[in-house]
Amino acid sequence: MAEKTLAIIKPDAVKKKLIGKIIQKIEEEGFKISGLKMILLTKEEAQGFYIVHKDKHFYDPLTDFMSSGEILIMVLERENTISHWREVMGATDPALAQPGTLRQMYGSSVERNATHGSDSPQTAEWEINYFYKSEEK
Ligand code: DAT
Ligand code: MG
Repeated sequence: MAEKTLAIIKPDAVKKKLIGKIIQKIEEEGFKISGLKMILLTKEEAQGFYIVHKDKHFYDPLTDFMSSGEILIMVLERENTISHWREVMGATDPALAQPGTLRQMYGSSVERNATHGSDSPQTAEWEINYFYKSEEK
Protein backbone atom coordinates (compact mmCIF):
# COMPACT_ATOMS: atom_id res chain seq x y z
CA MET A 1 0.00 0.00 0.00
CA ALA A 2 1.37 3.39 -0.98
CA GLU A 3 2.29 5.81 1.77
CA LYS A 4 -0.30 8.54 2.30
CA THR A 5 0.02 12.17 3.24
CA LEU A 6 -2.43 14.90 4.11
CA ALA A 7 -2.03 17.93 1.86
CA ILE A 8 -3.87 21.22 2.29
CA ILE A 9 -4.25 24.17 -0.03
CA LYS A 10 -4.41 26.97 2.55
CA PRO A 11 -6.78 29.99 2.53
CA ASP A 12 -4.24 32.34 0.93
CA ALA A 13 -3.80 30.08 -2.11
CA VAL A 14 -7.54 29.37 -2.42
CA LYS A 15 -8.24 33.13 -2.38
CA LYS A 16 -5.55 33.69 -5.03
CA LYS A 17 -7.28 31.08 -7.27
CA LEU A 18 -4.27 28.75 -7.27
CA ILE A 19 -6.18 25.49 -6.76
CA GLY A 20 -5.89 24.53 -10.43
CA LYS A 21 -2.16 25.21 -10.69
CA ILE A 22 -1.41 23.34 -7.46
CA ILE A 23 -3.48 20.30 -8.44
CA GLN A 24 -1.84 20.28 -11.86
CA LYS A 25 1.58 20.11 -10.16
CA ILE A 26 0.34 17.35 -7.83
CA GLU A 27 -0.73 15.25 -10.83
CA GLU A 28 2.45 16.00 -12.80
CA GLU A 29 4.49 14.81 -9.83
CA GLY A 30 2.77 11.43 -9.99
CA PHE A 31 0.58 11.66 -6.92
CA LYS A 32 -2.77 9.94 -6.89
CA ILE A 33 -5.43 12.06 -5.20
CA SER A 34 -7.36 9.56 -3.08
CA GLY A 35 -9.46 12.06 -1.12
CA LEU A 36 -10.40 15.68 -1.68
CA LYS A 37 -12.76 18.12 -0.01
CA MET A 38 -13.21 21.81 0.50
CA ILE A 39 -13.96 22.89 4.05
CA LEU A 40 -14.07 25.97 6.25
CA LEU A 41 -12.50 25.27 9.65
CA THR A 42 -13.76 26.85 12.84
CA LYS A 43 -11.07 28.41 15.01
CA GLU A 44 -11.45 25.43 17.38
CA GLU A 45 -10.95 22.92 14.54
CA ALA A 46 -7.83 24.78 13.38
CA GLN A 47 -6.53 24.77 16.97
CA GLY A 48 -7.15 21.02 17.17
CA PHE A 49 -5.35 20.36 13.89
CA TYR A 50 -2.29 22.36 14.96
CA ILE A 51 -2.35 21.21 18.60
CA VAL A 52 1.34 20.17 18.41
CA HIS A 53 2.16 23.87 18.01
CA LYS A 54 0.00 25.08 20.90
CA ASP A 55 2.94 26.53 22.83
CA LYS A 56 4.50 28.30 19.83
CA HIS A 57 4.31 32.08 19.49
CA PHE A 58 2.60 31.68 16.09
CA TYR A 59 -0.22 29.35 17.27
CA ASP A 60 -2.86 32.07 17.55
CA PRO A 61 -2.19 33.85 14.21
CA LEU A 62 -1.73 30.47 12.49
CA THR A 63 -5.11 29.17 13.66
CA ASP A 64 -6.79 32.52 12.87
CA PHE A 65 -5.37 32.29 9.35
CA MET A 66 -6.31 28.64 8.85
CA SER A 67 -9.90 29.41 9.85
CA SER A 68 -10.08 32.61 7.77
CA GLY A 69 -11.32 31.02 4.55
CA GLU A 70 -12.02 27.78 2.76
CA ILE A 71 -9.23 25.23 2.45
CA LEU A 72 -8.84 22.24 0.16
CA ILE A 73 -7.92 19.02 1.94
CA MET A 74 -6.38 16.16 -0.04
CA VAL A 75 -5.05 12.69 0.66
CA LEU A 76 -2.14 12.00 -1.71
CA GLU A 77 -0.38 8.75 -2.56
CA ARG A 78 2.71 7.74 -4.57
CA GLU A 79 6.18 6.44 -3.72
CA ASN A 80 7.88 8.31 -0.87
CA THR A 81 4.73 10.38 -0.62
CA ILE A 82 5.51 12.33 2.54
CA SER A 83 9.04 13.39 1.66
CA HIS A 84 8.22 13.99 -1.99
CA TRP A 85 5.26 16.26 -1.18
CA ARG A 86 7.43 18.22 1.27
CA GLU A 87 10.02 18.62 -1.50
CA VAL A 88 7.38 19.84 -3.95
CA MET A 89 6.11 22.34 -1.34
CA GLY A 90 9.57 23.63 -0.37
CA ALA A 91 10.72 25.12 2.93
CA THR A 92 8.19 26.40 5.48
CA ASP A 93 9.37 29.99 4.86
CA PRO A 94 8.75 30.88 1.19
CA ALA A 95 11.76 33.22 1.31
CA LEU A 96 13.99 30.18 1.95
CA ALA A 97 12.21 27.75 -0.40
CA GLN A 98 13.95 26.52 -3.55
CA PRO A 99 12.93 28.07 -6.88
CA GLY A 100 10.05 26.22 -8.49
CA THR A 101 8.62 24.91 -5.23
CA LEU A 102 4.99 25.70 -4.43
CA ARG A 103 5.78 27.80 -1.39
CA GLN A 104 8.45 29.78 -3.25
CA MET A 105 6.08 30.43 -6.15
CA TYR A 106 2.81 30.94 -4.30
CA GLY A 107 3.54 31.66 -0.62
CA SER A 108 3.88 35.23 0.59
CA SER A 109 5.29 34.76 4.12
CA VAL A 110 6.02 32.04 6.66
CA GLU A 111 2.48 32.57 7.96
CA ARG A 112 0.90 32.48 4.49
CA ASN A 113 2.77 29.70 2.81
CA ALA A 114 0.05 28.28 0.52
CA THR A 115 0.24 24.58 1.35
CA HIS A 116 0.53 22.02 4.14
CA GLY A 117 1.99 18.52 4.22
CA SER A 118 2.35 15.91 6.96
CA ASP A 119 5.85 15.42 8.33
CA SER A 120 5.92 11.68 9.19
CA PRO A 121 3.83 8.51 8.67
CA GLN A 122 2.45 8.84 12.22
CA THR A 123 1.50 12.48 11.68
CA ALA A 124 -0.05 11.63 8.31
CA GLU A 125 -2.26 8.97 9.85
CA TRP A 126 -3.32 11.32 12.67
CA GLU A 127 -4.00 14.21 10.26
CA ILE A 128 -5.98 12.06 7.79
CA ASN A 129 -8.07 10.74 10.67
CA TYR A 130 -8.63 14.29 11.88
CA PHE A 131 -10.42 15.20 8.66
CA TYR A 132 -11.83 11.84 7.60
CA LYS A 133 -12.94 10.60 11.01
CA SER A 134 -14.59 7.30 10.06
CA GLU A 135 -16.60 8.31 6.98
CA GLU A 136 -14.52 7.89 3.82
CA LYS A 137 -11.01 6.78 4.70
P1 DAT B 1 5.43 23.01 8.04
O1 DAT B 1 4.09 23.58 7.62
O2 DAT B 1 6.49 23.26 7.01
O3 DAT B 1 5.36 21.57 8.47
P2 DAT B 1 5.62 23.70 10.86
O4 DAT B 1 4.93 22.40 11.14
O5 DAT B 1 6.89 24.00 11.58
O6 DAT B 1 5.91 23.88 9.30
O7 DAT B 1 4.63 24.89 11.17
C1 DAT B 1 3.25 24.80 10.83
C2 DAT B 1 2.82 26.12 10.23
O8 DAT B 1 2.95 27.15 11.21
C3 DAT B 1 3.66 26.61 9.05
O9 DAT B 1 3.24 26.06 7.82
C4 DAT B 1 3.45 28.09 9.10
C5 DAT B 1 3.36 28.37 10.58
N1 DAT B 1 4.68 28.76 11.12
C6 DAT B 1 5.74 27.94 11.33
N2 DAT B 1 6.80 28.64 11.83
C7 DAT B 1 6.38 29.92 11.92
C8 DAT B 1 6.98 31.14 12.36
N3 DAT B 1 8.25 31.16 12.80
N4 DAT B 1 6.24 32.26 12.31
C9 DAT B 1 4.96 32.25 11.88
N5 DAT B 1 4.32 31.14 11.45
C10 DAT B 1 5.01 30.00 11.47
MG1 MG C 1 4.47 20.69 10.09
